[in-house]
Amino acid sequence: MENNKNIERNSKFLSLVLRHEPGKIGLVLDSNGWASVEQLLHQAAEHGRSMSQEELRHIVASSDKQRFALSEDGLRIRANQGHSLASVELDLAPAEPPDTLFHGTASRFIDSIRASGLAPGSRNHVHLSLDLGTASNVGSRHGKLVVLTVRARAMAAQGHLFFLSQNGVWLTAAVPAEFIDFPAATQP
Ligand code: HQG
Repeated sequence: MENNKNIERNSKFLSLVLRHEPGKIGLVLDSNGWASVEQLLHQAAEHGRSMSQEELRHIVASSDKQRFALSEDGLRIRANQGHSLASVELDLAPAEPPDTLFHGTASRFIDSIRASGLAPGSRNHVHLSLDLGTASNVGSRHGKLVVLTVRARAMAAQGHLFFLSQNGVWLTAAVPAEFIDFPAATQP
């Protein structure tokens, strides 16, 4: 149990430094978001977050959403998505999305989303899911759940680019309101 807590704490710490604030521990990410595993472990230890190679590999392998990826040679690591760093470009090839994708959000955001569409907020992309369950979990984090349906194929046909992250999250720069289907009753 204590061990699981530790793993969760370290996983959150990895999300923080690999997506948002590498500078917090003096870590440098390359332009595609990769960090040297050796440097990461060294810098983490320097900042009171000692982790073994084995623990790191366990976190990567067991992350429920497969948040992290190791390079083929195992020497580098990056977060698969969720970045807020403008300097990180994931080098994903644009992909043809399915007809519809889902976005879970909270009821209090709906008026604003109706007015201006889905914006990436502090992240580099709007995150969309292939399945309702995932979208529901994502939205529930923010408050009273509302699941929006995005007409992704129609958006792509109008020239909007979509990217599929290595862990199955669909990413796009923004979603104009005209491509969003809102559920009939969405009270704040
Ligand atoms: C909302 C987690 C007002 C948007 C998840 C969302 C995901 C607007 C919130 C990943 C808006 C941003 C990302 C507008 C969008 N007006 N509100 N125009 N446009 N919003 O956390 O998609 O566990 O940055 O609906 O699983 O919730 O961290 O994005 O509610 O994949 O690995 O602004 O984070 O992954 O919230 O979640 P977030 P998200 P991890």
